[in-house]
This record gives sequence, C-alpha cells and structure tokens, in this order.
Amino acid sequence: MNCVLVTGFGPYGDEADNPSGEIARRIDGTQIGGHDVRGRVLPVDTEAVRDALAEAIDSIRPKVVLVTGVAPGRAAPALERVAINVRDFPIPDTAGRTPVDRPIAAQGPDAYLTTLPVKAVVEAWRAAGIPGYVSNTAGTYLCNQTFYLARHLSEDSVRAGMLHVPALPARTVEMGSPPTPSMSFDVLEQAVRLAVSTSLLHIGPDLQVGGGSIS
Ligand code: PCA
Repeated sequence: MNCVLVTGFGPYGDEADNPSGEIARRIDGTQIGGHDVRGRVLPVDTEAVRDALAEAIDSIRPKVVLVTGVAPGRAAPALERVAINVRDFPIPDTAGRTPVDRPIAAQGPDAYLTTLPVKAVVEAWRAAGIPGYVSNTAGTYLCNQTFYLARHLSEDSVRAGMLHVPALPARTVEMGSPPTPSMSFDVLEQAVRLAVSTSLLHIGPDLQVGGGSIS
C-alpha cells in the first residue's frame, strides 16, 4: 500500500482559520483510492517547518507528498509548478522572522519542478465541476519554502508538490469590498482529495518533472 502525506498550515498573520490546516486535520487517518492518508498541520515558522516536515516524511515514508496552504486573493485552487530556493518574506513568520533574499538550502538547487501530475489534476477538477489551474509561482513565503523542502527531502520517485487554495467566504467578508474571491470549505476539501487520488494514479515512471504526462 502506498502512503500519502497531506500537509496544511496553522494560523499566521491575519489568517486565523487556515483552511489548509483544517483539511489536513480532517483528511488524517482516512483512505483515498485504497491508500492510507496522513494529514499534518505545519507551523508557519521558517525554522520549525523543516524539522516538522522531515519528521513526517521519515516516519510516514509517503509515495505522494501534497503540501497545501491558503493564498487569499486567488480565485480557484492552484497546483504550483515550481519551488524556488528563495525566502523573501512579505510578512513575518509566526516567530517574527522576515528573511529577505535568503536561500532555503544553502547548497541546494535554484529550483525544483513539481513531480505531481498537475495537468491531470486540473482535468480531474474540471470533470468534477471545480475550476482550477496550474500556477507558475508559489511566492517566496512559507508555502514555497515547504514545497521546496518536500522535494529536497523526498526521493525523486516520490510525487511531491504544492496546492494553494483560495480563502474561505467568511474570511473574505472581513477583507471588505470589493470582495476577494473565495470558495467553500467542502469544495476546497474535494479539490485536495482529487489532487491526491489523481496523483496516486500516476505513481511510476511515466511522468515528466513539471507535471505533464510523457505520452
Ligand atoms: N499560506 C502561506 C504560508 C502558510 C499558508 O497557508 C503561503 O502561501 O506561503
């Protein structure tokens, strides 16, 4: 049986109720496509996140790692294509650190491409009536860092990547007018589940790094 690791984040900045963390909590201990899914809520802390993710990968030994986080302002779920070796934080992490132009891994490559089948996931979303897209920047904050670390700490045969979800409707009400795009929790959770089930169909060698299928 192949194990899956889905991570979300806890609160940070103005995001008191981070939907990505709640999805990770709810998905933990469930099965998708006959495979065990473990959910972990990671801290929005540039130092602590590495150990938390490394511990999860070492203990779970997943074949699929899906990092998720919220991106207020995005209109739909987005699979990220690339993680860059840069920390250039727009706001402090929860420990008050604001690295500027710092690497994530001093000796690491400049970037990692996703090994998730991102185009196939977008197709699965469309078939389920969920809009979504492939994004070419995960930013330079904790989500990019954690996506980079997921690739850095996993074997190349592991399908590892990152999914940004929009804010919840209640959060965008707080943000005022004109309204920021939002999606309901149930749709976001379904999008995460479909990303996992589609990725499980693509374990094996028939995938180009960067998300398209070879055939
Ligand atoms: N979103 C932030 C970090 C934590 C989260 O949920 C980001 O997009 O980097």
